[in-house]
Amino acid sequence: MAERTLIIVKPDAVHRHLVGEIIGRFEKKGLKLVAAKFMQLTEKQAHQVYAVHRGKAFFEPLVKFLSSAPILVTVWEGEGVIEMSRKIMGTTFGFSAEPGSIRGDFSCSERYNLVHGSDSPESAQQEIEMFFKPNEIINYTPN
Ligand code: IDP
Ligand code: MG
Repeated sequence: MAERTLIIVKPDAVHRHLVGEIIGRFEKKGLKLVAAKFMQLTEKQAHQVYAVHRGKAFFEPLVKFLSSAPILVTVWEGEGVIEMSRKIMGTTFGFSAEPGSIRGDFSCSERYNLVHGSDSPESAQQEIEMFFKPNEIINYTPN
């Protein structure tokens, strides 16, 4: 199966009307969109998404933030999609992310950095399973 990644457009991006801009970056790169859901998480679901960060000082405010407003959850597919997506997003903190990346162009913040992306094939698989049933991921061949 081709590599997949989970990309979440976070609440700050929805508030700032940057959803299209952010999804457009992945689309224009040529990555293949295979699933999408617009939804608002409960705090419990947000805990699950960020479980690897449990215990860190930024964990509770992060979970409150992620569950504070709607998000757009998407899955993208293709060889090398995890690493490419991380480059498109930029490094974690907006203030030091590279210009040209989503975070580098639109965020100055540590927490409010607009986008989540899986960081390994293992986390991608877990994260995708949290949000999508197998039949919600669409199999198609782009022209
Ligand atoms: P990533 O999103 O680049 O993978 P992670 O280290 O996995 O970064 O952190 C998850 C999210 O937690 C970040 O995207 C950011 O929103 C938030 N975060 C990470 N480190 C800090 C921090 O030191 N202060 C506040 N928020 C943070
Ligand atoms: Mg991460």
